[in-house]
Amino acid sequence: MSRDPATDQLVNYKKGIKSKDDQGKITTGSGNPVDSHTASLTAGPKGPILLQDFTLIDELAHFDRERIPERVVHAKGAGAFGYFEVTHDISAYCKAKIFSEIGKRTPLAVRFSTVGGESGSADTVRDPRGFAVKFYTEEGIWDLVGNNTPIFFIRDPIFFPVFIHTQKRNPETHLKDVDMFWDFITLRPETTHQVMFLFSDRGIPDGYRHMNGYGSHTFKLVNAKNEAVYCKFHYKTDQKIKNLPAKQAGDLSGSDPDYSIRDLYNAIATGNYPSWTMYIQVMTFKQAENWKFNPFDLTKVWPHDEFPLIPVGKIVLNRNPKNYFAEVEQIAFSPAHMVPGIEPSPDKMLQGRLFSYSDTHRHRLGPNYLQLPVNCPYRSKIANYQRDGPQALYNQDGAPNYFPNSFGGPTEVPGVGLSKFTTVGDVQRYNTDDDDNVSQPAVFWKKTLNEQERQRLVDNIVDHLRHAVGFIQERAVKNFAKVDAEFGKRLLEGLRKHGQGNFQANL
Ligand code: HDE
Repeated sequence: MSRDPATDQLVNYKKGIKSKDDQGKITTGSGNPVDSHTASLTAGPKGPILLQDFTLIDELAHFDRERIPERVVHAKGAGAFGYFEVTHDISAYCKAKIFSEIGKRTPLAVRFSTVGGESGSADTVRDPRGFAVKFYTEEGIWDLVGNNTPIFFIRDPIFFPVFIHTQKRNPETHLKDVDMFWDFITLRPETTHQVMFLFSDRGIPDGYRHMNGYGSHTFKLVNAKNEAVYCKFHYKTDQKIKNLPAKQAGDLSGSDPDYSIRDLYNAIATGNYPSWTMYIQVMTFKQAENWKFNPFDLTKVWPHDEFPLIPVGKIVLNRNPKNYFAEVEQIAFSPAHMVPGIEPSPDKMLQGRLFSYSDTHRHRLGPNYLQLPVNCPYRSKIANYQRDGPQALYNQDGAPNYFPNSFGGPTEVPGVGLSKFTTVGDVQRYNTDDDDNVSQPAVFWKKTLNEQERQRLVDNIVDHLRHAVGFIQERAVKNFAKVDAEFGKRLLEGLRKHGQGNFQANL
């Protein structure tokens, strides 16, 4: 019987053991040899157990603490390691050393994920996919924590927690709730663009190798002369886009819920290394001032004909994790991890994320999460005045723990601060609900999708929306009809085929 490398992991592990001594001997966590791992220490053959059985207590106590909180979103995922190689010179835009010369390689880690499901949920669901990249540069970590979509559902971070609640479980039934899902989406029409992407074919990628990645937000690039431009990052799959038909994806959710993890592991284990080509789009500050949309609105794309893709380099994945928990469950990305030359734009969503990720890591992994090997910026030297806390593995020996000091502690690095920028405006809460929510979705409907794809989009929405309560269906149809009357009409027809849509939409 032929088995794949993922199935054969233990068989291959055994092959790697050279001698019996190589196997080692069982010890307690404190390294003391263990005589038996098959019987606890009891007074007589029928028990009870002695408190002095440290082997047992050590075992149980450690087991009791095996789980850390799963990620509140993106809990199910797969990781891999590899490198980024520069193929084109973008130093005119960006001084980051990672881009300093053609041919330069920087080690990286990637974690792919689904968003809404728990860590044991199926891989082949309709959901955006996370595509987070950690670059271990000589200037410290740069994390580009993106998705497989260039846009997002909302444009103000204040909605994120409640929006996620609607995508997860109902607080009473602990079930996914179709009313919650469509209620929020239809009350906030800025979700329309991303919802159309989600219910299109690209809503269920075939594994993680056949999808693109996007930094999604607008970032700022700064060159050696401290001149800044706005920028978006794209990584296009070299494996070609491939999506799963909805029916096949549904079947796989039952027969192989870990489909995407398995696919990635096996591809890498057999030397079939997946790669992506990185591009940037660039917008000058002047263009940004005059552009017809807000360039910092995450529900919008920058059209490629106005802002062409500029090639930068390749992402290649060539190593599987040796241990999933250590290297994937504990990997911690943060959009706030940036290197000189890459800076945030005013994008409100990005600004919210600059806070949220490191905050969740301190909760999930502890305040010293950056000392874990997979997160550690091992290609630059850490030197600062942070000390102690749980699991302080690297506590900087006897170096002074205060600043300024007269005893040789690390000093400031002039010139690496953010590029100068001006900001004006009255401080208030600006509701963005009536920004243009339909122009780009209309282009998606009319120009991006072909006729078959349009019909599948309609069918996929109908198949989900038909379970929602009538008044929410009505609101959804009316919203989609604002994108294109034909779209609304077809949705209504689709709902009616299922005995739903008993309302007058006046389309
Ligand atoms: Fe995330 N997101 N997110 N997100 N996100 C998390 O961080 C959050 C957003 C993305 O493989 C969490 O470590 C807020 C956009 C990926 O480990 C959390 C907002 C995009 C991953 C969090 C967003 C993403 C996360 C949960 C709105 C694409 C998985 C666990 C302001 C551009 C990373 C964690 C991995 C994970 C917060 C919106 C991508 C809670 C507040 C937009 C790929 O911190």
